[in-house]
Amino acid sequence: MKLTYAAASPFVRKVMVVLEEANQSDAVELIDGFGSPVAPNDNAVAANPLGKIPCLVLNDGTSLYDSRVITRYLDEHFALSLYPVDESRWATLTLEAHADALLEAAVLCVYEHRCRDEDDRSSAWLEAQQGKIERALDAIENQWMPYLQGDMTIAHIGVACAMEYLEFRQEMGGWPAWRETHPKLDAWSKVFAARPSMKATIPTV
Ligand SMILES: N[C@@H](CCC(=O)N[C@@H](CS)C(=O)NCC(=O)O)C(=O)O
Repeated sequence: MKLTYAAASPFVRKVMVVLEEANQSDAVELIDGFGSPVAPNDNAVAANPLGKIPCLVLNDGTSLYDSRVITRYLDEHFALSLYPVDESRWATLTLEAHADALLEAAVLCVYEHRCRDEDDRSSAWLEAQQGKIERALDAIENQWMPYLQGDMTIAHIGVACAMEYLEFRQEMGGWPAWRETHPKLDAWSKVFAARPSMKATIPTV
């Protein structure tokens, strides 16, 4: 299997964490996929016409995307049980989507800085994305901590990758620091970040 990859991508990181949790990081060959919406990467476009990473290319040439499809495939393939089958699955899928949407808002802020000249940036649009990030963080702090104290699911991995991405790209993205204002999430995130799967996948520029 091949995986389109960039070391800074939080969506790629979710996939890498799942592979690490399965002790299967050697099962995929990493293919450079670094690009942006205005400078698409050829490998990324060849694997996924939308040019987004990650994309998992199976040995028969089938492309699986996006990250939520890939993590679900890997969970089944390596029998990880990161997706509950009881009623709690709806909470799991909702928090997984919540963390991804937070990340999408953050990645859009980063692209606004990376892809546009300063004069072309929209402060109203950046503020709107930052508002999404703030509200998503507040909801995790106020509603989701009991869930996060439970057994690890794909939602825990999504939230943990999102939290560390906010820290990693805070300067470029321009959002406020989140730890002091979200102390329960801060404490949880520090514990989760100590997992070997998280340590093995720390983002780099
Ligand atoms: N919903 C997608 C989002 C993936 C995504 O936005 N990846 C970024 C890198 S972090 C990307 O490929 N950007 C290039 C582009 O948008 O053209 C997923 O979960 O995989």
